[in-house]
Amino acid sequence: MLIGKPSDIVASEITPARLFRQRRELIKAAGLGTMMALGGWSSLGFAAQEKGQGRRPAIKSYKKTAYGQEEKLTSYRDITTYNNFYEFGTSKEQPAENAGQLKTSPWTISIEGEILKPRKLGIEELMKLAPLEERIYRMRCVEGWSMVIPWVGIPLARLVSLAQPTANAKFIEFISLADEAVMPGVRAPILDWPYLEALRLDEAMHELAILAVGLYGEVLPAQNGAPVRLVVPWKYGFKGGKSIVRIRFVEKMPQTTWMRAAPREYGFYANVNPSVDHPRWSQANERRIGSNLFTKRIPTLMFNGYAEQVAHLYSGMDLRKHF
Ligand SMILES: Nc1nc2c(c(=O)[nH]1)N[C@H]1C(S)=C(S)[C@@H](COP(=O)(O)O)O[C@H]1N2
Ligand SMILES: [Mo]
Repeated sequence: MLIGKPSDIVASEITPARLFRQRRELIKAAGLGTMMALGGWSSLGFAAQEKGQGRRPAIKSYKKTAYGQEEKLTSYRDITTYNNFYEFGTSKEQPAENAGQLKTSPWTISIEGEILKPRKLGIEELMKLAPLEERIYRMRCVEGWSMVIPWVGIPLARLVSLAQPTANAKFIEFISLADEAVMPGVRAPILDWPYLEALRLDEAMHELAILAVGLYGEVLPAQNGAPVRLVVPWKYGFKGGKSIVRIRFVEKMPQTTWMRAAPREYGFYANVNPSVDHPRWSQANERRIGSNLFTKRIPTLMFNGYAEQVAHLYSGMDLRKHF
């Protein structure tokens, strides 16, 4: 089993050693001698892998939260092998196959635009802006499938308040890396690169919006947007830009990548809404990834089930018009 390439493991991440000790203790507790140790190792390793542990370095400390505790988690395997990340190819498998090339350390994010405190932020600094939290969120792709993902991250509001937006700042852009050298999709005219997504300032300040740096207690795999990506659980998945290098505060509503690609199909808000269909398909229900052919699709909920928390952000707006 792969715990992570030695180059992936930084000094602060003690998991391999901890796992080693745990296994040794277990082997001892089971009263197994050295001859059995090898078998003990591999079966424990298998169990760990089934749980989705041990592929990326563990995040040393983060606090659990009440978000989504009632949900059944999508498997680590499904979360990390069924992806949308067009920079690495347009099929669901390609990101996992191709994103290994992405070098996520060192990594800096430029915080800029209509703010009093523009700066460049290293990924390690970002992870220290606020205590890391685990948030289990339902995620709904505009294509009609969904997952439940245990993210680890910080509230986006924390970064926004540190940046000190000026009175002109009304929207925030999140710009992803576009590196032709490692991203085969960027060499092709699939989308207008770099991938750009954006939120209204008050949406970005909402407590549910986070910058995720991990999942299942581990550092994010590249295919899920390492080292940092946006997660906005009441919106369709495409709002959650991956591998972010630039966060820019602006006055005018940005033209996001998907608005530019197909303005009739993808609007700025992209709130999950079962009563506003995509022009080419219904949004009334969804397929939960991990279910099988015999499992029924499940009804899609308004704002992906987060209406109680976020509906007030859109009061008085015609959500058919502002889709
Ligand atoms: N940079 C970038 N971010 C992106 C995408 C992309 O193609 N490029 N795809 C989006 C879409 S459509 C979805 S559904 C989610 C998928 O996130 P996941 O693969 O971690 O589940 O990422 C979003 N973020
Ligand atoms: Mo999506």
